[in-house]
Amino acid sequence: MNPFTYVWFIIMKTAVFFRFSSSTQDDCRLIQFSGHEEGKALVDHVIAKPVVLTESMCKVQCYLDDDCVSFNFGKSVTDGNNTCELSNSTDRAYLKTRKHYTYHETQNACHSAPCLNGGKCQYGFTRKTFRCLCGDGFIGEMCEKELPCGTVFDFENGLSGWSRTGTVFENQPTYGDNPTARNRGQPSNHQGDWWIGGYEHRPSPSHPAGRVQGDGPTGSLTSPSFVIGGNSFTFLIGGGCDIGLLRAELIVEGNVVLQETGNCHESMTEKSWDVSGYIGRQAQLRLIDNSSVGWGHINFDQFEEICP
Ligand SMILES: [Ca+2]
Ligand SMILES: [Ca+2]
Repeated sequence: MNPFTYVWFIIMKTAVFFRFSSSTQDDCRLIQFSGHEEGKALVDHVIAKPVVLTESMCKVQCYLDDDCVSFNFGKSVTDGNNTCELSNSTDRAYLKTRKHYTYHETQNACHSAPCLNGGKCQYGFTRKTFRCLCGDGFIGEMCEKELPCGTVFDFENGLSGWSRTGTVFENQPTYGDNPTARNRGQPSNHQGDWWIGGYEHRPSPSHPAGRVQGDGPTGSLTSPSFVIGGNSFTFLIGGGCDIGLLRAELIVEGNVVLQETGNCHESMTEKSWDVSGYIGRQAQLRLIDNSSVGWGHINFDQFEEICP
């Protein structure tokens, strides 16, 4: 690091400190300006025109805008209002002659377009001097990996790969609209033939319709692990409404990050979870029944990932 770069780094780190209340290593930006040209300006890539007094302040503004890789500074010859134009390109095909302007460019590592699959490149971040902000459906340092998407738990093929605790889910999934079969007046609203009905006891079509196990049994049911690739999940949920005891949970890398309960009605309704903050992370779905009193059961079906 040459002395000029070092001083610039210290100044800019101070500026960044005031902008972010907290920062990770990836938030730190270190950029190097490689030179300037008098009488020139880069056109058609201006992303901001902050009001500044001096050329140095324009440079600071470029540092603080994560997409800025060059800037034009125009010195006023009349009213003293100088012009600062931040640009997101260093493509010299767009460099034009312009009187009273100076063009400054960085050693823009994004110039070679290193980010794949439509990922957005930002110069000055990470040890490799750029970072990639991946578009929907992609992940990885260079956005090189396509995310799996399309997780569906519909219970139409049993519970292979799921784990249970307690006894409440031992006889699941439930076949058909068992609440209607016992004249409950609240149809299950399940999809397909099978669903999770914590009050029900109809584990096969050959079992008599309408039988129940009641609210007494408790336990949990945890799905196989999956990678989140979409922005949201939709699902059907019903049964009890005490979220402290009865709920569906989304677990991301061991931590419960989202939860939802029923509506104290047997008929399931559709709910959704925004998981855009967890894309690329390992997750599991877990159903919890820790209640043995009235409405002490959970109904669930059709957990479905919405893909880009
Ligand atoms: Ca189903
Ligand atoms: Ca129960």
